[in-house]
Amino acid sequence: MANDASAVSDAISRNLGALTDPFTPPADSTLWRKNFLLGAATASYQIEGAVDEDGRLPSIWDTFSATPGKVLAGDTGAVACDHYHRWEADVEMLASLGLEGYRLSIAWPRVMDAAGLPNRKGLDFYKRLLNRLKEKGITTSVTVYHWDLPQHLEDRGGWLNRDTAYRFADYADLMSRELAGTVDAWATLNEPWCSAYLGYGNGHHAPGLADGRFATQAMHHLLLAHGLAMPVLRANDPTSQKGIVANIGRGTANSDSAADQRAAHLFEVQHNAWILDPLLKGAYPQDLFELWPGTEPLVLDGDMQTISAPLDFLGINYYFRTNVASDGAHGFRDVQLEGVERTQMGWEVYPDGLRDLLTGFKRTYHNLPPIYITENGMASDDKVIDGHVDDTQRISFLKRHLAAVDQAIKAGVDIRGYFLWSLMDNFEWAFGYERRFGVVHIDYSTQKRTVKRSAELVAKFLKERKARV
Ligand code: IFM
Repeated sequence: MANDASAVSDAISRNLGALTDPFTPPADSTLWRKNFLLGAATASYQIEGAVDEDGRLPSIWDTFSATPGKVLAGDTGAVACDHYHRWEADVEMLASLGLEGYRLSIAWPRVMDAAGLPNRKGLDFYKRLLNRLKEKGITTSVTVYHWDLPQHLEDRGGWLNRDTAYRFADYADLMSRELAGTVDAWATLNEPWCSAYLGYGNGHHAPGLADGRFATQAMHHLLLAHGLAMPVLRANDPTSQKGIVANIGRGTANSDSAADQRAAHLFEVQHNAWILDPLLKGAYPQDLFELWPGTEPLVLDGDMQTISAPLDFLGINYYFRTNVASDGAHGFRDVQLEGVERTQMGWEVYPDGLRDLLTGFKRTYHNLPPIYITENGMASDDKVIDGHVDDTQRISFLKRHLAAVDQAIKAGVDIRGYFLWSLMDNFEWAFGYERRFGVVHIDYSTQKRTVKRSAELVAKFLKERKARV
């Protein structure tokens, strides 16, 4: 594995010199500021593998992916990128690329047993990983929960059970006591929208339940879990930053008609305000329950105060926009635009959406905290040809989205950094391994890592930025 790592670093240095550059931001871009953090992100279930090693318990994604028909080609995270065994080479690779930050997540079922006691072997994995990242001078951003709920908690109702929020606070307590000092930023949850809506509302993700009332109740318990964990993280690790990560969606109207404009508004209520209003205004948007009548969650006294405690940062994940029209009743329907650029996921490439949402949030939320773009990137059907991956569309995608970030900063939004999704190709949930989001290619039959051209160009920019006086 050491050989693997040095081969990768050699290839990066060799290629750096020879590149012409379709990526580097223009001279007046704010991204040249040295304190704008540029890093990459991953998540535990998507890269680690080793699902039954060293006392790890099953998660809802082990169960879901083992259920026929749930994941494309029957793929599972059992091996993934084998990062659990190859983490040293992977950290070496991150460092060779000059990436300044690394966002990772902890697998809850790896570090805690069903009685809530620590699993030392699992914890030691993260301690070794985080210590090594710190030794390399890499800023660490840790997500406590990126969807791999222990199956034993799902068996007791999962996020439909209020008790799970309290179990989450216990888990956050253990993590922050054990890992304090090695984490620069803690994010409680990744994308509660996906956990609640895809997991409990339409069944596309684990645990695969499909009921609108479940989605809103699961969301409430997820946000409560976040709120309960925040003071715990603050008490155990006072010097780190604490926040949460939300995926946001841009909805645009298919026409100027009032009905279509309303549809686009409702789309954004459902994707953005459903999460951001409780966090930043302490209340659910009432329009949500116009869209989904009869789905108001059970909220106890004090919950909204717990949920809306101040954040040190807000993580934003952005991928695409959706063009919508009125469904003729009280909702919206997607209207696919013809002739627009799309990715391997079928998602439209729409960088302006990122800028428009960020500047819109600044107008809507007077207490908007500093922002990190915690995920942005695209899937493409990348192939290794003569040892290289020329991921031209991704290079252009990243350049355009970073330009949108620069525009939002110039419009007054406080954005402190950007993490590429993802460091490497990985298990893309219901789409398995076919969709490749990495800036590093993974050959799943050999686990060989090949740095794509996009990563080489990011590395080149970071090197130039570092060299500037
Ligand atoms: O792979 C996911 C990630 O886990 C969460 N955000 C979106 C990514 C791409 O779908």
